[in-house]
Amino acid sequence: MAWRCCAVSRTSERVAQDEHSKEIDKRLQLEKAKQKGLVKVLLLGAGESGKSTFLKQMRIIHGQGFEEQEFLEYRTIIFDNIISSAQKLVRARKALNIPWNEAVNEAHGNLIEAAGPVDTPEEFVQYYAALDAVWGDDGIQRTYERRSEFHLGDSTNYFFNNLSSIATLDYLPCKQDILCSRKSTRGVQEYSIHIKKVPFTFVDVGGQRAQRTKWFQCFQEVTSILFMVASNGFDQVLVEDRLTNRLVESLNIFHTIANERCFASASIVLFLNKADMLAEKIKYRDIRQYFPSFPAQMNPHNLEHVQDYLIHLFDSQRIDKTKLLYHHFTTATDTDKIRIIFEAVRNTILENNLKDLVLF
Ligand SMILES: Nc1nc2c(ncn2[C@@H]2O[C@H](COP(=O)(O)OP(=O)(O)O)[C@@H](O)[C@H]2O)c(=O)[nH]1
Ligand SMILES: [Mg+2]
Repeated sequence: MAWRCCAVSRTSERVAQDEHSKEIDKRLQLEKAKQKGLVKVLLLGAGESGKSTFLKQMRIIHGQGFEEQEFLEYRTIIFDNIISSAQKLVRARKALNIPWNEAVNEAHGNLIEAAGPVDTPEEFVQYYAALDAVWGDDGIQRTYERRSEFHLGDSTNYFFNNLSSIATLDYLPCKQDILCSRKSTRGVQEYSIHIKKVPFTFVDVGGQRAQRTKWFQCFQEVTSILFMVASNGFDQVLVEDRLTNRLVESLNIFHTIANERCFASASIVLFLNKADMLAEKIKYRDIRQYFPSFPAQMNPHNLEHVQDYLIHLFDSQRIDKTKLLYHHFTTATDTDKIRIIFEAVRNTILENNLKDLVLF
């Protein structure tokens, strides 16, 4: 037995040595990468998939968070998000011929429909009673249940549930409010931070059709692409044309990106985002109505089955499958979950791309 023990210990010694030298190599490469430049991470995906929310998380988790001025700017965005969601609900109720439950809410609805821009808490509190009453009306709740038939922000429920604390004179948004707020990105926004001593630059772009022409200018020297998908979009259409299915649009964009030659050396990480909303949606919605190719042996009301199917749809867009397609199921508004997932993504990015980085 002695020789075996010896062989084992020698092998484990060698493994330890290998590990050690790998570790040194890695550190040297990291050092070089730092000197050479940046780890450039491109956030791509259709509008409202969660790109900017992910970037906010990077600021919260690895950066300095938000400045005082930004809290004030987000406050205005949140007021606008709430008023505009209420206006959309009021208009959709009318279009869908759903009656008010309480006749008095007709007047509240008219007040909201006529609202102009709201900047200050003093202005916003004046709408509180109307907003609260309208949201509480059964007619609006029935309209809300049919929200996939018109455009409504995904944070509507969150903001109306927190309305009483938002409609106060000293309201300042908390981080969660900021994460749930929505302002469509125009142009290209870059955010650079050091994460565990490695310089990362995240590039966030507008996702809607008109904004996508600007994507190509960011395609140089990309280390990794985080492709965001609103996984709950299978029963919704685009804001841009009110015709194209959101998931189909997302698959088409992915097709272009995944087969783009200038990304041959970049790792692609697929984020099937809005997992929280997908979990809710599949309880009452059957994906087979929109995607008949959903396999017969799978259950359309089982989250894992639906997610596996979505991964399959995206993976089948790739022509060359030699490169691995990494994927994660995410909820971009959940800081704790994003912290854990980004740790894994960071390792993937660094391990896969260090060689390319030092070869620039
Ligand atoms: N519930 C939920 N909302 C999300 C999630 N990701 C993003 N959102 C919300 O969806 C909206 C659009 O997100 P945004 O990051 O602006 O999308 P972008 O157009 O891709 O930049 C915002 O109101 C976000 O708060 C998620 O995973 N779950
Ligand atoms: Mg954005």
